[in-house]
Amino acid sequence: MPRFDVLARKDVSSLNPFPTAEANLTEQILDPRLGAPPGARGPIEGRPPGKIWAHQRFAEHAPRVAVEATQAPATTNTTYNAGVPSSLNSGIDPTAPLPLQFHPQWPVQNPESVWTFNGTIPPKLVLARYAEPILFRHHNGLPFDVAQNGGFGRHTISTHEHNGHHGAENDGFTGAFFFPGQFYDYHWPVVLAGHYSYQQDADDHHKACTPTDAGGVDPIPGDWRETMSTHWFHDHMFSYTSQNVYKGNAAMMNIYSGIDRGSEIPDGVNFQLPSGTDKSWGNLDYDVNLMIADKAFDREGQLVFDIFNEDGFLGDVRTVNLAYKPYFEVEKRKYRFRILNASVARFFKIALANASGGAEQMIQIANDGNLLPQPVKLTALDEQGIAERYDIVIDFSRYPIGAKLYLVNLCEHDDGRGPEQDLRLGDAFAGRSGDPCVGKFLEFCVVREPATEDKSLVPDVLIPNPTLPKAVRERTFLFGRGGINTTFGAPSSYEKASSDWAIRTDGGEKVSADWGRVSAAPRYGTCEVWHLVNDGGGWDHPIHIHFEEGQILARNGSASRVPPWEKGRKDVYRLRPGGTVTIKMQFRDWGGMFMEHCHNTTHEDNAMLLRWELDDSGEPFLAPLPTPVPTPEGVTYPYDANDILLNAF
Ligand SMILES: [Cu+2]
Repeated sequence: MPRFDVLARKDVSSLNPFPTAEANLTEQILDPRLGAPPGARGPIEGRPPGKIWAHQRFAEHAPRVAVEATQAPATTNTTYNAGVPSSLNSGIDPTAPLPLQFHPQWPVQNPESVWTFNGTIPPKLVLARYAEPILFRHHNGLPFDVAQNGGFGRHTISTHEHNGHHGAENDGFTGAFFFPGQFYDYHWPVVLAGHYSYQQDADDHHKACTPTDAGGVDPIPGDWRETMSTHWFHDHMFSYTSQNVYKGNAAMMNIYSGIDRGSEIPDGVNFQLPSGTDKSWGNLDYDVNLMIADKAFDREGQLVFDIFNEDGFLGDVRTVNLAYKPYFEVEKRKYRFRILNASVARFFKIALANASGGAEQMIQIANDGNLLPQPVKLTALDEQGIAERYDIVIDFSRYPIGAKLYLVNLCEHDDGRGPEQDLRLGDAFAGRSGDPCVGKFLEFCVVREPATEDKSLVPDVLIPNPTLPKAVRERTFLFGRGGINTTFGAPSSYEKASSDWAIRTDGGEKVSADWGRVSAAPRYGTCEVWHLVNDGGGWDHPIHIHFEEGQILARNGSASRVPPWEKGRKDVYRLRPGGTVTIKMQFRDWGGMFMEHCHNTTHEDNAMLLRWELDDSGEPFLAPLPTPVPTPEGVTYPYDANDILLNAF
C-alpha cells in the first residue's frame, strides 16, 4: 500500500504572483476552448472579486507556509514523497517513477480517466499546524474543453477544506468555482474555534498550544477543546462534486497541535499518540492516512462512472489510497490510522481480523478528526458514512513476526440507498456476500521489531467537549426525495425543473438546491440547535455542515442513543433510515456563505444541498451576501439585493 504523497511546504515568497487579500484580477487571454469569444480576457485568479471575497483578517493571519498543487490529468509521479523511509512504506522505492495505476498489473490510466492533485498518485497529504496560516494555491490544469473528460468529471472546480474553521471565501463554496488556466488562493489560518471570543483559564492556557520546531510549544488563543486533527479537502463543484471527487479530487490534511503533535515525546501536554520521535511534530512513521473508496472500471481497465445514477453510485472495486488489494508492512508496535471514507455513496463498516478470521481489538480515538472525550475499544467500528473520518490505534505488539491481520468491510450494499445489512465477521471474511466490496480490503504483515522502544500512549482521557452557551434558536432540516425547483433557470440553480433530492427548512417547501438561496442565517456569536431529519424511504444520508462542528445531543430524540464514539465533536451526521439527529453548534470567528448537504455526493449533486450564512462578523458584510456566478471572463454578481432569494430570517 503506498502511503500518501506529502505536498511540499514552501516559503510564501516562492509564490508568483504573491498572494493578495482580494482576488488577483490581472488579466490573461482566454483559451478559445473555454467558449469565450476570440481574444477575450479573464482574470488569472478565479476567486470572486472585491472586498466581500477578500481573505478575512488576512494581514493578521498572514500566510507563513505555501502549498501549491495543480489539478491535472493522470500522469506519472516522479517526485513521490511519502514522508517516511521506504522501510516504513512497504519497501516502495520513492525514486522509481510511479505510473497512475490502481494495481501494478492493471493498465495505466488515461489522462482523461483520472484527474488528481498534480495528476499523480498516491493521494496528497498536507501537514499543517495550529497558528501557522497556510496559503494553498490551487491551479486548475484540467482540459480547457469541457467535453474532454472521458465521460465524467467537470473541468471547473472549487476546493473545500472539509471541516475547516476558515472564512467562507476559503471554504470551497459550491458557487465559487474556477476555470482551467486559473488559480484560486485558499487562505487557511488554522486557528482554534473561539479564537476571538474564548476566555482561557489556567488549564486551557496550558493545553491550547502549537508545536514549535525546537520541540516546545507556543500558546495560542481559542478553546483547546476545539482542537482538530484529521481533515481532508476535495472538490465541491455545484452538481459535479461526486464525479470530480471520484475522479481523484480528494486529499487529506493532518493538523498538529500541542496535544496531538505527531510526536511521542513526553512533556506532560503531548498525548504521545503513535507517530514517531525523529521530528518535534508531524512524524508519519507510525501515523498512517488511509483513504478508502469504491471504484469501477471498464473493459479496458479505465476508471468509469455512471452519471445517470441519481440514487447513489457504487463501485465494485475497493481501494485503499487508490490501490487495489494492498498490503502494509508493520512493526511490532502501536500505529495510528486516520481512516477516511472517500466514496461517493458507499458506507463501510470496518472490522479487524486475524488470519483465521477471528475478531481483534482496535481503539477508536477520533471521529471526524476530533479526538474523543475517551477512547473506545472495539473489534468493529460503526458504519462509516461518506466523508466521515475515524482515527484508530492498532497495537501490533500483540502479534508474532510473520502474523497477518486484515481490515474487513462488513457493510453490504444492494444500491446507493444506504447499507443493506452488516455481515458477521466470519461471513464477510470468507467473502460470503453478493457485494464485491464486502470482505478483506487491507492486509497487514507484521515484519519486525521496532528499532526503538514504542513510547506511544493512548491516554484514558483525550478531549472533553467544549461547553456551549444556551441556544438562541432551533431549526429543522428535512432531507428527502422530490424537490421543487422554485428558481428553475436561474444561473445558480439546479439544472432541472424538479429534483430527486431536496431539503425542507423549517416550515418551507422541499426545494432543489440553489446557491443563491439563503436557507438559514444564524447570528454570529450565537449558539443554535439544529434537527436533521430523514424523510424516510429506507435511505441513509450522511449530512455535512460546513464551518462549525456540532455536538450530537440526541439520536431519534434520545441522548442515550448517542454511542460513545459519537460523543465528541462531529461534522458529518449519519441520519440512518428514518432517523433524526439533534445537534448544537456555535458560530464564531469568521463569516460568509457556507453549505449544508448530504455527503452521499450523488444526492448532493442532485439538489440535496443548501446555503446558510453568517452575516454580521468580519468586514464588510451584507445581508445576504451577493451571490457569485463565475464565468471565464470573471465572476459576476447578477442578482441585485431585491432579487436575492432570501427565505431565511
Ligand atoms: Cu443522501
